[in-house]
Amino acid sequence: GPEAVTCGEAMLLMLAEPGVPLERAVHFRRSVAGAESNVAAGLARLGHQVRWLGRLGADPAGDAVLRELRADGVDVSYAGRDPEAPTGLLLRDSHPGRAIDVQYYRTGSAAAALEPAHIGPDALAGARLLHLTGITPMLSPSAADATRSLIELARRAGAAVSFDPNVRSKLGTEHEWIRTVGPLLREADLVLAGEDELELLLGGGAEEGAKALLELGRARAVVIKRRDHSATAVSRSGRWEQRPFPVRVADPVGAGDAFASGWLSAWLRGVAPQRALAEAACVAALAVQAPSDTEGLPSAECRDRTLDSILGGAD
Ligand code: KDG
Repeated sequence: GPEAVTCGEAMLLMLAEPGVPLERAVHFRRSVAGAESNVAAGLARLGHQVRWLGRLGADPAGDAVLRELRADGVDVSYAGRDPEAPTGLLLRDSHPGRAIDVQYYRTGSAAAALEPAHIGPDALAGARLLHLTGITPMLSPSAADATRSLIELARRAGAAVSFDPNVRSKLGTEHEWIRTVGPLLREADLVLAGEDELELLLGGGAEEGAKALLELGRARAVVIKRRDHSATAVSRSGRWEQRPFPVRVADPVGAGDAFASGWLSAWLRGVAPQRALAEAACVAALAVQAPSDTEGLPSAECRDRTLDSILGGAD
């Protein structure tokens, strides 16, 4: 079985040629989007056995998504197909210097129709980690139920739950995010969140929020991703900081997922906290230098070579 499992909506991504606004773009690059499938792809590239769970339409877009995930080495044997509902589509442009225009065509998608009955009882068998984000529970009430039953399954399988809120304002109001995703954040063993997300979902400052999560007793580590792209990890045994690696950004979308895959890979391998943050920052820095969410995700060898050159061979 897989070491790690993720669950969420994977969409066909149509990415406009660099720098051209969406309404002007003529050439599009076809790829795959979806925070959780991005993390699965990131972990697979880093050499982990990882399964992606989710629902796709029984359509060519769904075939394309599956083919790409499979090519990345992600186990898609538990992915479901819905003959009634389409695969979601994400249309976006990309320019490092200004806001990216993201257009979702995902209402009524196969992924939004996810429900607890779609998740096989053995979907997490043998896994040490289940990675979820706040996007899935915001897709529909049945997808929120499925998210909660996955957490139950993880508890029974003895797998840790990692959670990234991934707040997307197009998927709901602030109130809806707080109501639906706030409680799930409190169920996580490992938290990776933006400081603005911790502020929104827990109220108060991000540091206070992280501290509150640790004090609840469930969370073992909280990683705060800062607005300045630095990161702070806190646990009951300490506090660690990491600066971002200076790189020329081609496409920032997917940075958070790349960071998560880098950090979770380190967690799975039992890497010490400071090195884990450095690996996460390194994977994110490599990912944002390439177009699309996933193309720049590195192998473990590339990550280590890059880290060695930046850190001068020292940890
Ligand atoms: O994390 C990158 C995601 O935003 C992108 O791949 C699409 O999952 C996605 C979403 O719902 O925004």
